[in-house]
Amino acid sequence: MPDQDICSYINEPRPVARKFLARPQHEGVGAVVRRSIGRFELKYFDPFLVLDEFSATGPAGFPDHPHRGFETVTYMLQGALTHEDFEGHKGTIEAGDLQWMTAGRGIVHSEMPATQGTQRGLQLWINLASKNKMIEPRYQEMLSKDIAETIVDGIKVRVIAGEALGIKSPIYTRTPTMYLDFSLKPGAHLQQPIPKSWNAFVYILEGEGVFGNKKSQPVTPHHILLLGCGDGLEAWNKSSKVLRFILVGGEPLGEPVVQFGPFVMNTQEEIDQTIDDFENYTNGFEKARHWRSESAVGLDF
Ligand code: FJE
Ligand code: FE
Repeated sequence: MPDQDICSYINEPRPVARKFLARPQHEGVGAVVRRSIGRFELKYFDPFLVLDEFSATGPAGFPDHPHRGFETVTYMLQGALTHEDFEGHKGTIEAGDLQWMTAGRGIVHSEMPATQGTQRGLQLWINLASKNKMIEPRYQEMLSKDIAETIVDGIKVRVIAGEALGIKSPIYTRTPTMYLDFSLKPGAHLQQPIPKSWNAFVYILEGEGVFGNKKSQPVTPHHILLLGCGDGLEAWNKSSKVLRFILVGGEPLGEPVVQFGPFVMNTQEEIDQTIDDFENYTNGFEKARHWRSESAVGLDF
């Protein structure tokens, strides 16, 4: 058996170690999130801080707020979201589009619905290593049409980060990460390698699937599955409908985490400094002093 990364054999399929249903809760202004990672029972799944399946209808969204010390990855499922930040970076992402934002030392931005109707998507927060927490903010944006996609044996994959079924994403991940959006036709069987030392999870979006062990009970949407030890994922669609899920994996940082809302650092001193920087518009928050998003003008919050 070839001993290389592109090897698609799995010797030890990862079992499902834990399973949670993400229930809806209110977040932002009038928005609803199903939070799987970041909730009380699952505060951190190194390097992942938060996974929210969000939904915003009507005048709802996430008005002006800061971030420091991690990355946010927003992947739209339905509708569109307009993003605006304090540097004048502005754009709209629609269903299938991706925004990979490295907040680094600081971003203040708003994330608001761009259209009538319901906007739905996933937002993942990926922690940064201590040496990267204060880097310059950076965006990587990809329109749906530019996301690498292939179909093999009834399995469609959209490669948001990393590689699968022979195709690769151009996204640069500061914390080594894979992010794959799979759709399996009825009867399809997937074997996807995952580096052994990485933490990895599955989040089900549509249909029902069997994961880890062919004899296990099918899992339905809004569940997160934390995968145990092994070198890959095995999944089966034994139902009569399409199964859609994301598979996300990342190299654990193994560093202390101190979080205060949207600020994630390694020590309490660094958090105190961050609050100070935000309040005094210093060390990366300079441009927050005179900035308000267009979507916020005229709003009271
Ligand atoms: C945030 C409360 C928030 N999940 N999913 C507190 F709502 C937010 C926040 C989001 C968010 C934004 C989108 Cl577009 C999607 C989200 C939380 O903006 F950052 C803090 N600290
Ligand atoms: Fe944000």
